[in-house]
Amino acid sequence: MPLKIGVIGTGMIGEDHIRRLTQVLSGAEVVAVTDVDAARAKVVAARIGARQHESGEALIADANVEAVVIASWGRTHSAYVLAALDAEKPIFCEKPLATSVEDCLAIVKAEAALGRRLVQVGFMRRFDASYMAMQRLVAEGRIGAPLMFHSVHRNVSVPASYIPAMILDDTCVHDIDISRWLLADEVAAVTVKSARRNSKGRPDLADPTLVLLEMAQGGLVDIEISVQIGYGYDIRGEVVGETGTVTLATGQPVDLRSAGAVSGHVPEDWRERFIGAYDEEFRHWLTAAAAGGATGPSCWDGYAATLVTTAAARSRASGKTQAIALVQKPALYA
Ligand code: ISE
Repeated sequence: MPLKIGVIGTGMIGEDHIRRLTQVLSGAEVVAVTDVDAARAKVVAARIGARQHESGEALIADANVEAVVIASWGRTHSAYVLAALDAEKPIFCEKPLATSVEDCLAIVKAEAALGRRLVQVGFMRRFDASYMAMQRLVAEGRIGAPLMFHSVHRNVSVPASYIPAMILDDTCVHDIDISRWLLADEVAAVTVKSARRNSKGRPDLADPTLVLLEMAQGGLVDIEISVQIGYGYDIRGEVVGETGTVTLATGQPVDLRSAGAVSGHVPEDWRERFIGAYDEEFRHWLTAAAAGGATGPSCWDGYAATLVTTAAARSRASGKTQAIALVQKPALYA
């Protein structure tokens, strides 16, 4: 029997997840949807033959909903995660887990109290074939101890709903999580600097931004975040080790050489660049959720990333480096 799923949030990424759950992957049925934009949710519900609920809480309480996908605006995630944990339903929560450390810790505490994992967080880069190959080579010691990681995260543009804080807690959060994962380390300190503003973009966005992570074992990570670059969705990465480097593939199949020029395709957005990773992260989630649990990126990972983005915001405001101190890790996440 397919897993009966309710989806909270029918915006850009929520619609894409509904597409993969209903058209790409097997073992899933979307039986309920909701969105703050009720008209949009109504169109989606009619198209897939799902029930429309007035709120996320009502969707979670629906006895016909066996598992929950949270793809609403990041600032609304924590209430829905806590409600679904209370209902003991498996959860896929898009990143960030929550945008405040307090909300993340409340979720970690609630899941730890249950004594079993129910939440997978949407850090999809961990399921990208090239990032997975990078992590495997670093873990195997093929470049010696990792010393630095250079990360570049460029968006074409951002929607009107994108607020300045999201540069760190909605965009850079991916680079922070993948840094922890690739280097198998925690962040000990963070420093944020903003460059001369991109005059082609919105005046309220400190764009581009440079984030420096000092890792607990001594490694350094530099992250460029550009959210109005215009030319394409461009994600780059290179881990520098004692004896070699490993570089992220562009994700594109070919470069064209013709008429004395080299050209290639730059993806339009994250749905295109990470389509394989999104499918794989949902295959992973469906398997665990069908068994009543969760694996993969955890609430602890969500908390650790938000702890860094919150400290990064303090660094941007103060101009000073901010130290990071994690709480004691619950045994559930050992
Ligand atoms: C968006 O929510 C994502 O998760 C994308 O991966 C990221 O590149 C973009 O900046 C975010 O707004």
